[in-house]
Amino acid sequence: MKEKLTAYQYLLKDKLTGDKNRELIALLKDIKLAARQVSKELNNASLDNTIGDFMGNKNSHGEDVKKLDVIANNLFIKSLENGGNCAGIVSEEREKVLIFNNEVSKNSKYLVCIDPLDGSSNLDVNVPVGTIFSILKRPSIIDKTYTKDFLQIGSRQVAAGYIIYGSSTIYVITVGKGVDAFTLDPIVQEFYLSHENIKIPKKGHMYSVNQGNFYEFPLSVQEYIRWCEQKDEKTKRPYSLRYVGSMVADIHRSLLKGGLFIYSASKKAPNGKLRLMYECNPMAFIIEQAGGLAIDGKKRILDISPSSIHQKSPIFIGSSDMVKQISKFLKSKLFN
Ligand code: AHM
Ligand code: MG
Repeated sequence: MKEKLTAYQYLLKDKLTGDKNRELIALLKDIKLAARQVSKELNNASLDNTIGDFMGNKNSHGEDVKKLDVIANNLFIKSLENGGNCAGIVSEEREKVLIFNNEVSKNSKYLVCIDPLDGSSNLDVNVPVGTIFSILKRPSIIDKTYTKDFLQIGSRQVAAGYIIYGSSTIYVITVGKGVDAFTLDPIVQEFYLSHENIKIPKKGHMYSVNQGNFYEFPLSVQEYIRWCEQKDEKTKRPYSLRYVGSMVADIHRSLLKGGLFIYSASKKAPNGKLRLMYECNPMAFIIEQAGGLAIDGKKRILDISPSSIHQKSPIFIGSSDMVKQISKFLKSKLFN
């Protein structure tokens, strides 16, 4: 039987060799430690009475906060602060950046942007949710850390990943050398390499969109959706519509099976809903590293210069042929 490699062993052996990478490996481990605890919290939530809303609180976007959003946010903050391998974080659950002031963190090279529990509106009904994160290098480790230090274009990410809490808990990572995934063994509580060098299929036959917003979408997006629904043997249409409503679950399926995930601009949300720094950028980095594409409609997600930490962006992400196809609709003057 093949030897089982932990995430730590695999990264050290294949992806992040050499002493200069120790801090990044340690940071990925800090995330793993919190993810493991979040996984436990989610498994026990119905018994621990942690399902449901966190009363009287809204996050930085004015959205309702679940009890488990708060629990997950606290667990990641604690692990990242105690680990001392990043200088500060941006979290979906905090309006402002959080800078760690202990001596070890102050001298660390990295910054983390994180959505601690994405898709949390699905928690009440036991549908997969996830954690999404992006790791950036600090512009300088001598100066204090400022909000502007986080405002880097996505192509400068040094690592990104997500954890999907589904029928199993899987930690998907890129450090800019392909994409690998590690599955949590719940007995020994360790993540082992389960999917090496993942490649997203170039073609896909599934599209993923909140079709309830159809009439709110730009005409170009509406026309693309109509095109997906049409019968055509050559392109194997109609495509199947799959929408979990948890970005991590919808992207994970697209990554493994091929597909296109859409969160478009709409009349009611001109910049879409998803956040650039801790949802779109890390997912774009992962999907590109797996051979796919991610655009905001006009340009590559990873080329967007952010102007604020909670900025939103439309996103079209997935199999390269599908992103190229929707780009033709988005560019067409006929439908704009
Ligand atoms: P959240 O960060 O508040 O959980 O919102 C993000 C989630 C994504 O996981 C998902 O793709 C999207 O919201 C679904 O939104 P909608 O219900 O508008 O389709
Ligand atoms: Mg989110």
